[in-house]
Amino acid sequence: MGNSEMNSDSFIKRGTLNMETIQITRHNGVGWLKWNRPEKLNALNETLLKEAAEAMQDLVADEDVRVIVLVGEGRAFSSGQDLTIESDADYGTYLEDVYHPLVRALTSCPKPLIAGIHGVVAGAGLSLALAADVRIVARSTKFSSAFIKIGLVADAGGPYHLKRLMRPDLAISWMWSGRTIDAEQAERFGLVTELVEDDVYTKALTEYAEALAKQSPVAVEGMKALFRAESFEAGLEEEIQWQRKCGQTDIHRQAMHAFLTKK
Ligand code: T3D
Repeated sequence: MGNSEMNSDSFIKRGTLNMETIQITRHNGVGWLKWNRPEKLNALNETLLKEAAEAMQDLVADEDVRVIVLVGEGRAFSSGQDLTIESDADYGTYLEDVYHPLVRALTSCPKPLIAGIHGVVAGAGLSLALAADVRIVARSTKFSSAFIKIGLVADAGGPYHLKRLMRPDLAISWMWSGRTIDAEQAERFGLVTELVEDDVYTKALTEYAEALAKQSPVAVEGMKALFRAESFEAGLEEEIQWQRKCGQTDIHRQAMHAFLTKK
């Protein structure tokens, strides 16, 4: 494990840590989790999936990290499952033991989770990106529903998120086809939060994440929790708790004071 600008206990508080297959950077309230196998277009192998699950735990626990961003090094977000996996492996067990801890960590993340997507996003890489709250996408990105092409069902939580984000008939039809679509089509499908030109993609992504990190962390986290309330009544119950907490924050009190004193 190599590292740079490293300074602390489990991972680091600031700066960049390079693990074998991922890179974690903390800067201006944003925790960047970068897949780092550019020579394989960030194909997902066991080491990467395990390191990423561990990194997610650490970033969620770190009070200085207010927003988490998933990105890929090199020319792709991710080309999906590393296809050099042994073909006699039990895929069910592999999913359960290797994918699901990360998929759960992403989907249950209480902090805002952003996927910054460029180049190619395929198969299980797409499933991971769909677990994010928002997707900032470079215009030249290709979205591949590759699973069916190799005779597999869509997995890693993908079908659950697709059904939530787009019309279920369009989603299953796309998954059955194995088609690769461009970013404009993905936007029409509802998979893109912001579509940005390639030359401003990194800047736009950084600005989006850092602006979000400056908002009240209690309000941001509460908003995410309320959008996930399991029912209308549960949402009403939860908003009582969250608004009580928000009302007690300095950021809220200062904003009220500024309004009332016309500062
Ligand atoms: O256990 C489970 O159940 C989980 C299952 C999950 C299933 C899935 O994720 S299905 C999706 C699997 N992914 C794919 O089918 C995509 C495979 N890759 C491609 O079709 C192409 O690489 C791309 C269209 C994405 C890009 O093409 P291109 O021409 O721009 O690049 P390339 O030359 O094909 O790839 C560059 C290198 O990355 C190359 O390695 P090399 O020859 O230079 O040593 C290529 O083999 C490698 N690579 C790309 N994708 C993968 C990969 N290596 C392993 N696994 C990959 N998925």
